[in-house]
Amino acid sequence: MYTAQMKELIKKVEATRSERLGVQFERMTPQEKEEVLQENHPDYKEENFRELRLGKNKGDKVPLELADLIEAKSRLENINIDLSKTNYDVDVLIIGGGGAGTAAALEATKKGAKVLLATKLRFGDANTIMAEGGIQAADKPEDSPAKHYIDVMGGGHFTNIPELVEALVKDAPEVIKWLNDFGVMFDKENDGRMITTHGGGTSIKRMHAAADYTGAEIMRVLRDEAINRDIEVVEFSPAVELLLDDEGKAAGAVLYNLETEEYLIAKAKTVILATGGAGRLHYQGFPTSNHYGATADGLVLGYRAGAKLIFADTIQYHPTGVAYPPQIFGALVTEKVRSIGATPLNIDGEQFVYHLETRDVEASAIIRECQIRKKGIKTPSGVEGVWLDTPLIDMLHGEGTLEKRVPGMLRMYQKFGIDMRKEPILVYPTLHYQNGGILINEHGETNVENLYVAGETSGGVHGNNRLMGNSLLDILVFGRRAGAHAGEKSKNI
Ligand code: MEZ
Repeated sequence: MYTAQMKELIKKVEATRSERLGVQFERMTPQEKEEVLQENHPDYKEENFRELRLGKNKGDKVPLELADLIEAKSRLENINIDLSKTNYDVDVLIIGGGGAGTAAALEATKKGAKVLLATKLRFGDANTIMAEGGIQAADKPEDSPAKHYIDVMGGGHFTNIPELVEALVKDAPEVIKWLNDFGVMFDKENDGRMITTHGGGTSIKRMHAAADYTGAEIMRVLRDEAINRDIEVVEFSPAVELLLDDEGKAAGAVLYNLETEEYLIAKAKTVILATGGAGRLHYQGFPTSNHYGATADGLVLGYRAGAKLIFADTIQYHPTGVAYPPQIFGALVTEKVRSIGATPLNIDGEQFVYHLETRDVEASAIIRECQIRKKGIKTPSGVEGVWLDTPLIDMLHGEGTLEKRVPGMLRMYQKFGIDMRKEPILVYPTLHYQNGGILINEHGETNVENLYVAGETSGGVHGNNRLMGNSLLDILVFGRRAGAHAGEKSKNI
């Protein structure tokens, strides 16, 4: 499948492998890291961001593409709709049918609340199912929530809101147990203990995974659970605008049913926004690992209702998106492959960054290697990338490791005639995650009364850089918290 030129380059990588295997790789110095962050972090290009001119929170800085959406005319101004009619009247309206929304629905119903879950696409079509590598939780004797806390704060350069991080790490072991009890098929040793691995920026092996389809596996069980509990779901019905009462409190939403082309009025005592991220806006022209529905809906709805944003100008570029072949350009190459040993290499076969740095440093180093140091590899489709030395995994851990631990990745490449066990793959950063979003407190509440946010639409937990595996954790911790709180609060409204 590879061209002759690429075969030559692969030979070069192979020639340096035995040398590299024997070397204790040095991490980048703090000075080098600083240089990388300042010079070449994709977020740092000022011209790609704008301060918002409208709304209660004008002045917030966001990517241009998001600013355009937020400042676009409200959909309600363009349609003739009777807002006094009622199609649904519930205690808790949840907008978004991914992991955060479903976790919220499960907890809200436990409180006795009447719930409606409105999804833009099918129930379960969400970034949750795109999360492959794992979920973090300090549940081993050698680990602790305190150690997890320090890693998260460090990864976020101490810009995270401490109370939110505390909630995240404290609930984490309980969340893993909750999932395990529901039947998530986590990777386990023969004696039943969960297998955990390292991730970028984590000091201890605390990433729990279900092969390389962790998010899809989690979504499978949560969705089944919601269906079994008869939670009401309306599919293909994105929210067009939030409804506020006379005092400016959240009171429901207008939904647009894509199948019947009807506007539906959903009245609610409390509303939870759980619409996920914004990758499909392709900020700065980047490809994305996100699903098709990730178009910043919740950020726009929330902002227009007066919700405060935080760090909405910080976006995470996953260091390893597919650079080649073009048919899967930008798709995720899960961090799990680096967790178990794959290392990024330049055209000379040199390792230019420690393979388990935090994502901002790792992605910046790859961009620097290609754009500044001119040591990237030009693919036949014209884009640049660096090698990710995947055959090293089987060399380090034994034949069959790739097959067992990342079967999805292996198949994805095999389809294009590329065998990750025998040849390295070409990668380049891909737009992956909205680090910030709507500011929440530890219950998922926003500054707009009765409006909650959970998951990637929220902001504050990760500061300006999220650690790997903390997204699946975040959606479940704060989905559960928001659902429980909103369910309880609805009793008194
Ligand atoms: O947390 C993530 O974004 C994650 C684990 C992604 C991945 O590399 O699989």
